[in-house]
Amino acid sequence: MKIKNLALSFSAMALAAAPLSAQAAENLASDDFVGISFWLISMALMASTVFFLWETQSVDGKWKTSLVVSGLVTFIAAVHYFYMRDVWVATGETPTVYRYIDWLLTVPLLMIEFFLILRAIGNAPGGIFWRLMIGTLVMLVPGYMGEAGYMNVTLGFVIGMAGWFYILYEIFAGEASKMAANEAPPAVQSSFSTMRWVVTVGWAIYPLGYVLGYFVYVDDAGVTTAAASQALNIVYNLADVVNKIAFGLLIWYAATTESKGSAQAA
Ligand SMILES: *C/C=C(C)/C=C/C=C(C)/C=C/C1=C(C)CCCC1(C)C
Repeated sequence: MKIKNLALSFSAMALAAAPLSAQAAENLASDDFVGISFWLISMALMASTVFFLWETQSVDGKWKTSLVVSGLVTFIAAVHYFYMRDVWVATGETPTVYRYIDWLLTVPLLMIEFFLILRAIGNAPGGIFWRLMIGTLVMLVPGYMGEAGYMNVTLGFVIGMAGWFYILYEIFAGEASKMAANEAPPAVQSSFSTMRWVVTVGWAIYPLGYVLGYFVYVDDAGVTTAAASQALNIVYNLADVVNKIAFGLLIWYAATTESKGSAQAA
């Protein structure tokens, strides 16, 4: 039964990817390193999805949801990466719309994952979740408006940074930080500190990409250059590897460690 369900989700994934190969207008050039990174990461995201969903079979019940959420994040991102690669290869332009639709779907899923960790620690009030969501929107919407030209590019960046700092405040000094982490099992405690580490260091890679793309590699007239879009996309792609795949693997590691521990105790 389980195998059948997994088989179903994998065929859904194949279906999602199928029309795209027909649609690709150009082939990937051997020196297009940004395009190659889009390609490599789409494959890594697909493989991670299979792995996370498969591994739900071997962890304790309370971790299953976390692994499924990790698998959803990598799945949604994989599909977006196919489209983003096509835009990049065909036009050499930054696929801003796909990028932000992906983030708008996957960052809230990561927030759900953080909230699941908080709930594993103790009785996390729902208000924390909503504040994290508001922070997410304040971070992403102005970022999109800045990149897509609906808002001054600096203003979009500054408001987006404020949204991110609000999220950091919530998990380091706000209610979420006051959850008694030391009462939880060690594996849950380590996921909590992984989560903080990811939101601080892992997420910092994204504004770095924005800075390189819109403030550093601009010509004398203030217009962005080809180097700018290359830097922006490479850095965003790297950030996704860290925050979607590596983060999922850390959760998987905590889940399998703790599931083994409780199996021994039983
Ligand atoms: C899977 C995708 C993830 C985890 C995306 C995260 C995106 C960010 C942390 C974006 C942050 C930004 C700022 C902090 C300032 C404004 C520009 C953004 C949107 C790139």
